[in-house]
Amino acid sequence: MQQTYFMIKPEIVAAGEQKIGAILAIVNAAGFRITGLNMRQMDRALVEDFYGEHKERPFFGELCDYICSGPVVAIRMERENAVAALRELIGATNPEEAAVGTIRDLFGASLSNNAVHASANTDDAARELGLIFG
Ligand code: FUP
Repeated sequence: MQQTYFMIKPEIVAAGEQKIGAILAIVNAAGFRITGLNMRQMDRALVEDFYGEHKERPFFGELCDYICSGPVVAIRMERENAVAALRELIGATNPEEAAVGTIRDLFGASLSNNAVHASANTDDAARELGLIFG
């Protein structure tokens, strides 16, 4: 069974349990099993490491500020083909380009505030799960 890392970002957590519950219901209906979950305030050093591939990009500072702006919900999940299946379920990075009915289409506000994160590939999943769940 493949594992992936899923994260509900601060603007959704700040909006309250209803949105968190709705997003968890979507992933549950898609056959994912949650094997780890916690709500946490990420510290800046961890976020900079987590998004390290983007550190030369112009949006890196704002991205890290945003992820540190409040608690996230960090989730380890498993399913057959979990990484690709979750990327399909969340939709494109920019909510305006996300397929109708995807999580970013339903809950994302903008490119920078796009509701959720999901590991992009199996190497990233292993790295991100190691960083967040140890
Ligand atoms: P994704 O894998 O879909 O989360 O997208 P990326 O790894 O390319 O980007 C990581 C995060 O950086 C996105 F979720 C949103 C943010 N971002 C911006 O704020 N501006 C950009 O131009 C690109 C990404």
